[in-house]
Amino acid sequence: MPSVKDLAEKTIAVTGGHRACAGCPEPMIARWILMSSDRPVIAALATGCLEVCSTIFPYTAWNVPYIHVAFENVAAVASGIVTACKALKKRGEYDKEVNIVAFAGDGGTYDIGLQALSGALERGHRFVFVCMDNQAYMNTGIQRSGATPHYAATTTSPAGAQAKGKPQKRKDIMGIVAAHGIPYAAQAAPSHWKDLLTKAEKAFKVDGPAFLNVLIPCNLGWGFEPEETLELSRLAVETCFWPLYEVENGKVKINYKPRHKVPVVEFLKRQRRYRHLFEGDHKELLEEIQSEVDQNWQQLLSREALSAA
Ligand SMILES: Cc1ncc(C[n+]2csc(CCOP(=O)(O)OP(=O)(O)O)c2C)c(N)n1
Repeated sequence: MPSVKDLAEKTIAVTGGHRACAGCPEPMIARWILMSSDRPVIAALATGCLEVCSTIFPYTAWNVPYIHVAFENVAAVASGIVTACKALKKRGEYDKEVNIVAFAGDGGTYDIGLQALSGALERGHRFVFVCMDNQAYMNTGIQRSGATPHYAATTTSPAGAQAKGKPQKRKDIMGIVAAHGIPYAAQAAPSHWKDLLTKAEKAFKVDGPAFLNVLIPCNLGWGFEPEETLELSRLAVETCFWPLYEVENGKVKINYKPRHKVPVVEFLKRQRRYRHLFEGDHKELLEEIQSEVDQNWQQLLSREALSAA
């Protein structure tokens, strides 16, 4: 990880004065990630919260070359930038070494942007894709996405007499991405900022595509107070709801193992999106979520053991 002193001397790539919700960690995370680059950066953003709050015409919070593209194609655009830089270099019209980074929400990654992402990963372009995973389509009003977890309530997977929030489980995007055989994929969270910076630094260094899936506790969509963001992030990690791990050239490494795994209910009960599970007797649903978390954690431990063998 770069030293804090070195980081403090870097250009602030995403400035203050944006219009992110109070307590939203997205601008801070974008800033940290861009600070971790050893080269100048060109950023591409899919439509999503980060873009909506930081680029309200005629203003911008971005201090680096920046392009806003459609919801579904940020990875295609990022790979186009990579290729354009190469072509210009070949013609002798450009001589800079730059890093290209794409940012998208989970809707723009797990769902509508997945085809563009898969294509760019398979073609092997050297770029970093960052998923700001707030677990729903937030800027358009908290609709469910492929990243929304089991039994979480959203406006399109509500909780009521007929349903108990989202009936499906979350997609394993890390598994999908890693299956492309890319050099680096990692999962991170804002509460563990050193881990996040180390991962961003690694991602910028690899010779090929890299993917970072960053948890974004969203006070509006999840239902908690703005000042609780980092606490919710920490609970997500301590319960193993959001394991911090990386897949480097196919090898799995867990970067943080809680000494005492906190029961997932401690994370769930702090959020309005799970409120229905605590009204009436839904012990079996809470147990189901706990067993899903346990199973995922066990699988991750086994994959790590296999990688070390
Ligand atoms: C093809 C297309 N469909 C729908 C939209 C409307 N739209 C813009 S952003 C968005 C949701 C984005 O969700 P996500 O990617 O999770 O990002 P977040 O807002 O949570 O940051 C939607 C539905 C659009 N811009 N383009």
